Amino acid sequence: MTATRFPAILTSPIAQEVLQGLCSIPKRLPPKLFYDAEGSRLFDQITETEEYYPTRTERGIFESFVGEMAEQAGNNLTLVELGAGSARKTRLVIEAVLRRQLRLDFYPVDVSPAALREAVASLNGDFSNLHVSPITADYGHHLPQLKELPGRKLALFLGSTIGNFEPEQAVEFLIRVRQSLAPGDGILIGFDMRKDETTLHAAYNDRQGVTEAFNKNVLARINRELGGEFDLGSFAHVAFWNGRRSRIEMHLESRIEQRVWIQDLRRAFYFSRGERIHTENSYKFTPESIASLLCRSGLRVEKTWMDAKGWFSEVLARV
Ligand code: SAH
Ligand code: AVI
Repeated sequence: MTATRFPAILTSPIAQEVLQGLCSIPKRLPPKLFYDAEGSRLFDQITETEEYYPTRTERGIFESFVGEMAEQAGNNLTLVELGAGSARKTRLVIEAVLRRQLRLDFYPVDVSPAALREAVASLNGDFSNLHVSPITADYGHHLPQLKELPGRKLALFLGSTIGNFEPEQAVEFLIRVRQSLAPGDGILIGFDMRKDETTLHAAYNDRQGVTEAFNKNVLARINRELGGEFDLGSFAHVAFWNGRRSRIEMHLESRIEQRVWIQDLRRAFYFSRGERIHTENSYKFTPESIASLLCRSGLRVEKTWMDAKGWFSEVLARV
């Protein structure tokens, strides 16, 4: 007989993860839950704030070096992007590849159908020789067999989304990506580098409050999808630099003692005053931590590109 850990009332795909996270001590919610349609919209808005430097810096690296990157990646490429979001920066990679080959297949993979719709809408029509095939999937659970796609693959994992994994999970994930690719395929990974605390802190505490809204969207999403009764005003956005672990941590902190009912889970969750839900880690890298991560993942570093300030690195690794 199969053991059932939770009652069979969990209908929404996010119900089990919310239940597990809010029953954990300390409470936590996985960052992928940020990305419903509203969360994907808010993420794109974060990338336009003055304080959030990673997107702008990575885009600058592409503007300077994308021709060289495409040449280094090889001929007759098929692009696959993990966690593509709205794929705004990817346009630069697509243009560079299409300067070297007559047509291109692009497979953006994302857990957010809304983000993929945005990616397809913004790319289709602009390139007659580009074929976009979006794949809605949670790459943590199901990684498409990339070696079965036609041509030599270049997998993209941009924006330092690799930093949202725990270091051990990042190794496991990259091993799975490597195993899903074929020998000779490439993977281009964006890494946000360690830098002064003021810059890091500001990037996750923008003055307009977009990151705060993004963080709180996970509670708003539980309200929308699971009949939750979170009062967003009674939680504070908390984001700080943890230098010892080389990461920005994001939390939601209960401003008061409270119980919050979630209808679809048929239960309430107790929060003491000041109690936090840990919603995200964003690890920041050094050249050494990147080299170690890729070596442990069985990937061979081929070339690294950086911006002038050394704030962000784009690494091409080979299977
Ligand atoms: N690559 C883009 C978007 C980064 S935001 C950029 O560089 O700007 C992170 C993206 O990863 C979001 O679109 C989110 O929906 C997606 N994502 C997060 N966790 C995921 C998972 N487990 N499976 C698939 N996509 C995921
Ligand atoms: C997607 N990911 C790399 C972003 C980051 O910086 O960790 C998500 C984000 N969280 C807050 N702001 C942006």
